Amino acid sequence: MSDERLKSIDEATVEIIKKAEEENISTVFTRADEIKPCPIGVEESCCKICAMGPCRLPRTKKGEQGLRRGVCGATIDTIVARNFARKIAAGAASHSDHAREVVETFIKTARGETQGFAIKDEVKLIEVALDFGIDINEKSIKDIALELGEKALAQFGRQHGEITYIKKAPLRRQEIWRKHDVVPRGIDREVVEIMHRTHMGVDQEYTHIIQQATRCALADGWGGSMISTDLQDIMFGIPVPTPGTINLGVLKEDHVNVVVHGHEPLLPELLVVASRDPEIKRLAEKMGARGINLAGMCCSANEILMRHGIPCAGNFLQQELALVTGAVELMTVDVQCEMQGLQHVAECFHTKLITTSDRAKIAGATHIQFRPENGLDIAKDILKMAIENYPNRRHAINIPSHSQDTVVGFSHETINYILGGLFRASYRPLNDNIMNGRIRGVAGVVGCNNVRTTHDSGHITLIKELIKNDVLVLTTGCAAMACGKAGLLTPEASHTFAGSGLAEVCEAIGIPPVLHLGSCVDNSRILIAATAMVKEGGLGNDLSDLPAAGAAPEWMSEKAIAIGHYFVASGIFTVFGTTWPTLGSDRVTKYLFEDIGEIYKGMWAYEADPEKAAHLMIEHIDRKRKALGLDKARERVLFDMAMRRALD
Ligand code: NFS
Repeated sequence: MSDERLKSIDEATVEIIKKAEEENISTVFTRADEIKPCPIGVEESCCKICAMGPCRLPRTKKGEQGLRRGVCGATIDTIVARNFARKIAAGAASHSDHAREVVETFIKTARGETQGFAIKDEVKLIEVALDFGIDINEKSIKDIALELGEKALAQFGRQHGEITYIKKAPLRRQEIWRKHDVVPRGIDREVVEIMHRTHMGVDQEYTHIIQQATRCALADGWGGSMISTDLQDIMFGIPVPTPGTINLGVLKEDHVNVVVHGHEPLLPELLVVASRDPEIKRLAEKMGARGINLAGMCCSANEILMRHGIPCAGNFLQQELALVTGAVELMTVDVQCEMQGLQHVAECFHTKLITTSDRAKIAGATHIQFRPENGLDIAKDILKMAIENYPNRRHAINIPSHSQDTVVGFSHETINYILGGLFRASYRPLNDNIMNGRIRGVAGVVGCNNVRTTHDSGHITLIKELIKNDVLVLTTGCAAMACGKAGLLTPEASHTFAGSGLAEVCEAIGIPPVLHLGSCVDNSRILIAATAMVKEGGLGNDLSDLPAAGAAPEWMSEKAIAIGHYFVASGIFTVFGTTWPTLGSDRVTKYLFEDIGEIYKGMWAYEADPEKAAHLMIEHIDRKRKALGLDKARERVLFDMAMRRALD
């Protein structure tokens, strides 16, 4: 048997991997042992965009870069850049198509055509409407929402000009984007243009291909993703600090377990409502269960965890393992990060796998189309189906005992409020503590799990190193869930894991040293938080001036590349782990790691060792501190009570 301890640092995961192996159930962990990455594909030295190939261009001798060409004459630089750009197109398309679904539901809700949804946060509605230039005077909430919905929807199909949210960035940043001609015109247009330019025989100059990739990535971060976050907040509420529990141990043997997996928080929100319906509870009891236990998986989990405290069963590499416990009656999936292997595992048990989006079916799974028009009825039907499946359990139940308490839900608005208070909400205390050196800088650590590296290990090693060195961490996605399981999302973690400066500030305010900002589309919250720091003053005029860095130590999806690239194009130094998808071309790699820094003041780096990656980030943060003249400010100050109160 392979060594499960090399597969994950998480005890619950290790326990269930063992169970799957003993029972001969194929999971991502066993399949990864059977299939090794293709050595040519891993460095993207392969072109299959026309039928004269596929052309495989492995490295021969050093220095032969320029000689490596496909049948059509495309250089290795063109091929690698095209592959990189296509990843960004796919990533941006995924976030943005999620956003489109949210906007369409938002419009139907404003028209009163949905069941179970509402315009919940009117204050945020007004704020976002003003961002979109809507005249709100003497208009009803319904009319404002309708106008906002239509304007948001128009962002996707715009052909000219600039997408609206670009104006939310610091002015200096907007100037850089305009100067280098990368301001997105419309979200869909930028995705389509990448697909066109990377078709056989079109754009064949790697820097020019990367320029369009940059425009497309910005359309994701400052477009699709930001629209998702904002409209979700208006419909479901802005997240506020919420206690929660995380890991496979949240499943309950004596309850009907329903796991909601995927990304769009539409059906999940209604499953939360339906699961609290007394009639549903009664039905569950009638079947011999003590009730319904709803749990989240992946980014859907982040959404309902931070808005409702619904327990989270785990992150990306734990999706199949949740079913291997034998305790899951039903799992719903909508879009993105859902392994087809789920259906195979479901068939080994009594579990029903339900696809719910018209864009994603899985062979063998049951499809129940989610429609917002009768969303609550659909949610109830799904729960009833789970309840009816409860007596069909036919295997021994093995739920690991591990689960961990967390505090989640730190939106930009919440950070503002917690730091400054209701009447003087501001980032001033954060900026001041960065300027006086108690906090060295800020890092965004985000992204997936990747089975090619020890599950959760990259996230936790890197983040512990950062907070030990007084770097405040903002996290989302699977990285955030890894932090939750490792106990980093509790206020007490600052005492145990943070350096003395960061710990002083966290303890004074009562926050964890790692702040959970939500799902992957909520990386837009990190952009807005960083922008608020610039606007607060004292830390330069642009995002690239901030003592800040980004990382995705366990990335695997194309979405992660889109996210990383909009961080870079926003001026943030960004380090990825696991593997790097342009290693086939030294020129493209140098362009992304160095030259692009001259243009956007942010650049990529690749470092598979998470501890070394943390130090690359810290060195960058220290360089930025020096440029701001803050390098001498990091003397230690012991906080007395008066100083703590002043911080409050
Ligand atoms: Ni984002 Fe990766 Fe997926 Fe969420 Fe997790 S794998 S890029 S974190 S669940 S989207």
